[in-house]
Amino acid sequence: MPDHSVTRRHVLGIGGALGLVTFTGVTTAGALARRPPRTGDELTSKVPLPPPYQVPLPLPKVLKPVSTSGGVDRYEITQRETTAELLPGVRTGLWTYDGTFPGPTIEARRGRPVTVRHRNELPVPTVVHLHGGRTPATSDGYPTDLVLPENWQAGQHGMSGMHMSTANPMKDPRAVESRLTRDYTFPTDQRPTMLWYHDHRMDFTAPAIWRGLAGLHIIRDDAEEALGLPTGPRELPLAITDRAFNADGSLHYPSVDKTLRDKPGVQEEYLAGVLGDVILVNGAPWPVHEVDAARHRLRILNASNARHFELEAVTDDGRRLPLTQIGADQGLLATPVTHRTLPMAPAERYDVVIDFGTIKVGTRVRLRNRLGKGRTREVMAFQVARQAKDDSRVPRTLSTDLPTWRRAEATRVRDFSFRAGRMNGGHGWLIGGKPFEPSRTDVTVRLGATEIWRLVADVHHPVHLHLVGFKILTRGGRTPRPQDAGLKDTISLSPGETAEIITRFDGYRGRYLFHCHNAEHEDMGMMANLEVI
Ligand SMILES: [Cu+2]
Repeated sequence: MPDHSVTRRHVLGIGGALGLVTFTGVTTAGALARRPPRTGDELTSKVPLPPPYQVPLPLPKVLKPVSTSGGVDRYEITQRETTAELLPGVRTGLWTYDGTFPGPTIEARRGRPVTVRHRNELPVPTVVHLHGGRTPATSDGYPTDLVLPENWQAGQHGMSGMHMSTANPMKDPRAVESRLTRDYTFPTDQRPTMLWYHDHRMDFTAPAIWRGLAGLHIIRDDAEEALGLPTGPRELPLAITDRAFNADGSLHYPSVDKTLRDKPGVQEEYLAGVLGDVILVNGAPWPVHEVDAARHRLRILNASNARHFELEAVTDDGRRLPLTQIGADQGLLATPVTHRTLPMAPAERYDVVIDFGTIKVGTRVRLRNRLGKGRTREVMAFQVARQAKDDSRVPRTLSTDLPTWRRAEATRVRDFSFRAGRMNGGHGWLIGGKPFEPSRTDVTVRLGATEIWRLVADVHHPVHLHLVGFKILTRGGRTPRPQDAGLKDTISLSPGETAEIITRFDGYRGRYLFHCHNAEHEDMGMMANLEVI
């Protein structure tokens, strides 16, 4: 049923992406001039949407451990369907961790291992990945390491352990499946930061996250707590995402197979990425939060499938507040970096301090997205409600333990392209010209090796490495951008851009991944195997 809007979307979406590659092979100045301003297409909700800044900001509940004996914090999470009121007066069916969206937050202490027993009561297999975790491979949530529902039969749907994104579907011989429950162990031997956990099932990650399978996981330690940063009610985790709603209140997502059982993929016009027209923060649409006139620490995650943000904080009378970045994906920076606006790709996290102490009580500060249009330009608001004492501080030195990898230490330089291409006779998204294939090892690295990876993109691709954090060496052949400081696990590549990253592959041996974190791209092939030996 092609119509004009579909054709237009197609041209702006994957058509534009393919154009960059097909006609030039490499990106040229001309192609860059035509580069798409965003990668993805927006759904339109069919329910009345609430005016912004009416709904209070929810804070995800912090999960209580079922046991803390033996130096290990043990948690249990049940993955189940539920109905919740995301939009006022509208009931929406969700797939959740423990009945909430976002799922419950896990608070971990550095050096104290965490074990989470996940129980899958959803109608499909699931896989849990802790994004940014330094996790042994057996607990890293490899996309075929499925937790099957209790009554799932392999033959029934043809998909247990099977993957459909290759021409010849076969079972992944290394997949470790379990039924109903699986224990994921996180050693928590890593820098304090905010991670997030989400579904990672092969071919179906994007719709599973969209339905609600995402939650926060915060690691803390004494050194960070001794800095005097804003804390308690002045530390706010903010998981920002977008969704769209059908007329019956259900979440709108353009899956080919609405059951998410057999056939992966999205309708053609959304191949470049699925965007919603409702911005949710911690599951609430355009929420508002009352704050003291004091410094606040915002721990921001872009949990969207494909939407990029460029955040700014502006008062209603047009004053823009500085955003003082104190941390990146993988924890504290060496020293704070002040931004006027902060770009965020899917899966990136920024740890930011805003000082509401400089503003008159009664003032509203909006967090806005400069890349949005109309409603999607609005994100959330802070209402400065009262004067308050503020003994927090942002020290000039935040951390001294960042890695000091040097170019000369690197024993390998590798090149990877992230581009649109053909897969199974249709559109796909490829790394180095190949779609994901579990049984093929794409990269083998030695444990402890330092390497430089050169990444090049056709359209926007937020590239994520499992297991390790990395530093950004160059972007477009130049020094990195201000927001590239610190230790990252996801790098946002712009259309036509090349970047160099450096990392050391330490931690654990085993089979890991690197992939695009545009979740639709990830499901359509843009993932590769990383074997640490
Ligand atoms: Cu991508």
